[in-house]
Amino acid sequence: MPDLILALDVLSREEALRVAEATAPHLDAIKIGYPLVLAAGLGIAGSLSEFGLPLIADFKVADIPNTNRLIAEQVFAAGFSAIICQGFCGSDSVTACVEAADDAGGECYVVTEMSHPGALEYLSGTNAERMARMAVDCGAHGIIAPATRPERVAALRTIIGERKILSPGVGAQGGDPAVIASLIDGMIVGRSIYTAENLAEAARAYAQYRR
Ligand code: OMP
Repeated sequence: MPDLILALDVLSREEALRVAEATAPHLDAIKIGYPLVLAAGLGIAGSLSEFGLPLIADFKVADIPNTNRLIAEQVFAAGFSAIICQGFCGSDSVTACVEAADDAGGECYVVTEMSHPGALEYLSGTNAERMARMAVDCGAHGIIAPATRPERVAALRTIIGERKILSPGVGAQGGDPAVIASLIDGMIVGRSIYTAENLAEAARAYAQYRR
């Protein structure tokens, strides 16, 4: 059964801390990215670290190797324990993030197939499978794969073996936690928790799927 990872895509420090405080006992990790960091600054990572949960930096890093490495070093220096990068820039760009993660004792996850409908235009099928194979070859700690398409997660699992699959798309995007839970290592859930009236209750509702 997977970890429960909160996608904390709220737009202020106060809201982030309010949601984190209410839900932290029911979570295994918190993922933040551009929405919160652009609104509240990178220092939000330090504030959130007080909840004692691993912090995942979702910047979907997608640049040349040197720039990827510079970004990843900033991420780990800010206190994150994992970074998400895109696979489509190629193995040298992914390797730069993996090496920065290894140097910091952190983890790197590579986006293969995305969860939204538009992913089917480019980020799916054979391309996703090639990126999953490349993620393994680069020594990445795992991949991101879509809870909205469990059959694709199962296909990508045959390629990456025991490496981790973190899977977004449950709840607001239509993915069913009961279907995806046994296929993955981390369930990424955003809106269906952080927009709930009762935050703790919404997070606790996923307890039955947690490891
Ligand atoms: P909700 O749709 O609100 O549950 O949030 C999903 C979270 O996962 C957001 O932070 C997305 O940016 C992220 N995400 C996807 O939804 N789809 C993907 O294919 C990849 C990600 C991601 O890398 O986390």
